This record gives sequence, structure tokens and C-alpha cells, in this order.
Amino acid sequence: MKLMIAIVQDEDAGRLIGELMDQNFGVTKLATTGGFLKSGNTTLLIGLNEERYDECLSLIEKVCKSRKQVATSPVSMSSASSGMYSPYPIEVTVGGATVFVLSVDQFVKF
Ligand code: 2BA
Repeated sequence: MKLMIAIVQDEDAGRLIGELMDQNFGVTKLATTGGFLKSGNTTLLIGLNEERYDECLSLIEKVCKSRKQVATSPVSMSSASSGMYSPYPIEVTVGGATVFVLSVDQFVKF
């Protein structure tokens, strides 16, 4: 058995959960926050049998779109003349999805 941890954008989460449920995957949704943008995203825990691994990954890839976001960089640039630090806007491409796959030693339901 595998545990898929998929970090997706909030905009894609509802549709992805719907499609996963339609295909009888078990899903748990967590409200999470990205460390870089410090804005909300969604983390899904999906426990599945190895035979369904490709099917699940394909669904995630199909639904989750990459998007550009403008963020104020947490990394500051130093101004040589003033010695002041000022944040500046940067564009980053977020997603489609960041997926970690773990092998599950044991799966128990009471
Ligand atoms: P955030 O940490 O808020 O990152 C959002 C996007 O900002 C990233 O998109 C990436 O394009 C950019 N980014 C992140 N760190 C950066 C840096 N040091 N310099 C420049 N740009 C940077 P994604 O890579 O698609 O990641 C989307 C979200 O997935 C992340 O949100 C984070 O919540 C999660 N994530 C990504 N990689 C991860 C990892 N190795 N471990 C844990 N979570 C991860």
C-alpha cells in the first residue's frame, strides 16, 4: 500500500476531491499553508493500493493546473546607498501539484 501526499492549489482541490471520490479513492483534506508564499493551499492524503498508483497520479495531473502568482519576496534586497532593506514583487509559477509517495508499513481500521 502507498500513501500519496498531494499539495495542490485551493482552486483545484474541490474538483480533484470530487473526481477521486467518484473513482472510489479514499481522501483526507488538510488546509495547509505554503512556506514560501505564506498563502493557503490544500494537502490531500490518499491511501491506495499500488495497482491504482498510476490512475491516481494521472487524475492529479489532469485536474491540477499551474498558475502564475505575483508575490512580495520575503528575500530583501539591500540598497547600497541607504542601507535599507525593501521587499520586491516576484512572479512564481505554482503547481500543478507537489506529490510525495510513501510506502505504508501497516494500514489498520477499527
Ligand atoms: P509555497 O512554499 O508557498 O511555494 C509556492 C511556489 O513558490 C512554488 O510552487 C515555487 O514555484 C515558488 N517557490 C517556492 N520556494 C521558492 C524559493 N525558495 N525561491 C523561489 N521560488 C520559490 P510549487 O513548487 O508548485 O510548490 C507549491 C507548494 O507545494 C508550496 O507552496 C509548498 O506548500 C509545497 N511544496 C513544494 N515543494 C515542497 C517540498 N519540497 N516539501 C514540502 N512542501 C513543498
